[in-house]
Amino acid sequence: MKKEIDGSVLELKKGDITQERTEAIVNAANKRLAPGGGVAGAIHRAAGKGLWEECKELNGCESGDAKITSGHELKADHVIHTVGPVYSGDEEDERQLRSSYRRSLEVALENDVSSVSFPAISTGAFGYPTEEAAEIAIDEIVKFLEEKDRLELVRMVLYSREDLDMHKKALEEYFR
Ligand code: AR6
Repeated sequence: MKKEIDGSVLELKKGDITQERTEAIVNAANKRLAPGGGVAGAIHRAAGKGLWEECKELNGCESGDAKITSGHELKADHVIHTVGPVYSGDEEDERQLRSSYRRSLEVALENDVSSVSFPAISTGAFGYPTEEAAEIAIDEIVKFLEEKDRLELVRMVLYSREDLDMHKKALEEYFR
């Protein structure tokens, strides 16, 4: 599913983000930026050990913030590492999740990256309910694309059909 937003494209697809050829892919990282499991583990395995060597030099990352590295052996030139919230049911969760998406997009622009792929941040090990997280992700990405015009493509790469469907629903509802 593709949607044009003020000259940019937002695309939702099912897939494995490690195979994406956008200029950057976003990693759902932990505060140490260490390999871990889930999408982070898959990204570090596909990128090779040079990615962890580079991450070690960054002094970690706060929740809601984002840092960029090279893509090493990935098809993407860069990895933007963001740390989403660990879901607690508190109001702070939403603020931090919004910040993770926004900071990742800002870091892309600061580095002249014009195409970026996101996984569904915080919806795995960090426990954020996917339906709620999907509404927040779509809302932040669409608002960013409406405000800034230098990003050509933002793609959300969802790991399951159910996750893709929840994101499609959120995008349809945003424009209803
Ligand atoms: N491509 C796309 N999406 C994927 C892939 C993949 N290859 N693999 C998993 N997902 P998670 P979090 C989906 O747990 O909740 C790690 O250990 C997955 O189905 O990777 O932010 C880190 O080191 C889910 O929808 O990230 C942190 O400690 C989404 O990616 C912690 O987990 C996010 O799941 C971060 O937890």
